[in-house]
Amino acid sequence: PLNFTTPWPLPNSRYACKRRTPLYTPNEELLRSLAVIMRSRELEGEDRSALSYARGISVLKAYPRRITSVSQIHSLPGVGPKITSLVAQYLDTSAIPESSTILASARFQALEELTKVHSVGSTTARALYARGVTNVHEMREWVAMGNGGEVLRMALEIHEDLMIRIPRAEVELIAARVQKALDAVLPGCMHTICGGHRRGKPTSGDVDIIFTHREQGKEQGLVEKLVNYLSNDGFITHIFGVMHPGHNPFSSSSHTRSKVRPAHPSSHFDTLSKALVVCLLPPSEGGAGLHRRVDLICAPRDVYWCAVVGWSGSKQFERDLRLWAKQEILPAHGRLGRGIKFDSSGLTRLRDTQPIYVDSEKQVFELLGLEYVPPRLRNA
Ligand code: TTP
Ligand code: MN
Ligand code: MN
Ligand code: MN
Repeated sequence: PLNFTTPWPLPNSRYACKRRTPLYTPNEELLRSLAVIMRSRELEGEDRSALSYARGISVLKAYPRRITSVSQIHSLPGVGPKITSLVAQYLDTSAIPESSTILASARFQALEELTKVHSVGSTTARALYARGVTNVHEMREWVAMGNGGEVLRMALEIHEDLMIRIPRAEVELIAARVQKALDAVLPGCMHTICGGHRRGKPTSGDVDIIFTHREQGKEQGLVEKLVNYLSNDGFITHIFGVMHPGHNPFSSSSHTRSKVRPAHPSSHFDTLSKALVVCLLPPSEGGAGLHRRVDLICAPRDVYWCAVVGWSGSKQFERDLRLWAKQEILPAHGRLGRGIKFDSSGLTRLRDTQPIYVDSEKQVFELLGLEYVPPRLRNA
């Protein structure tokens, strides 16, 4: 637990990557209330409004003391009049009326329940709701009538398991099992567990494993080999998707530039090869005997640390890393500089699209002109 009496800088940057955001904050209840409104905007497809809430909430997460007056926050970056007035309501009444209304609404409850099913995004959920599908039970009936695809059918089959969060110890056992498989299919590989686990969360919704081989290029075809191996030995029970979403400028034999727009952007926010799978670790091996979602992401050695940074999150931290790189990294890269493109598939100088190689996580921050932020302070 964090000691809130230690001095902590006020969140004075509009970029999450320039703030320090611990997992637990002194304003949890207020932030949960605000997050309900943000979630509702996401579910309704009001993306701009949702992003604006995400930004404001993220700044307040980095606020180091209990908020007792709006004078503490009204001039913080990203905190506009809307959020300020909601915080004022909260301070006056210990609640935010709009949040309570949303939480009580049948539509919000339905869209929340429907989007908890893997592969069901807010657009799908709204379309289902319009057809009278308001809960998972009705979704099953809808699928039984021949609707939906293979991924949805699989997701519903193991939905109850996937709703249960994964404790840290099991996350680590799952990663160890994957490393053992890597050692068997291609000696010389290493991995990092990323996502919420790396940010210190006590439980995770899935396991995000980034891996590479110590020799650049050797990682080619590795996703298939790994998935085949783990499927044959029964550890992988379901495969939601295996993708190679495109050209990687760092990879030695890359000639398959893909112009196809990703169908599921949340899993394709980079060009790395990956498999979205479901695994099961039996109790005899220390697991819970539950189906667990695992993301297996393969990065070439030269972009491994970019991939680790890009998959460690939080989502807002990643958003602002990309924005910061694009908008603020100008002078250091010359008169014609247009910044750097950062994502988990690498760093690219935009002026001449030259890739920039890195050899450590600290170097990613250094190249972006940022002070290093340890993963546990990236809970923006
Ligand atoms: P997730 O596994 O979706 O999220 P998470 O690990 O933070 O939380 P959970 O316990 O629920 O699994 O994504 C892994 C990381 O990938 C996330 O921390 C940040 C990055 N990411 C983005 O940058 N953009 C996105 O849209 C998503 C979905 C993830
Ligand atoms: Mn979903
Ligand atoms: Mn995750
Ligand atoms: Mn994931």
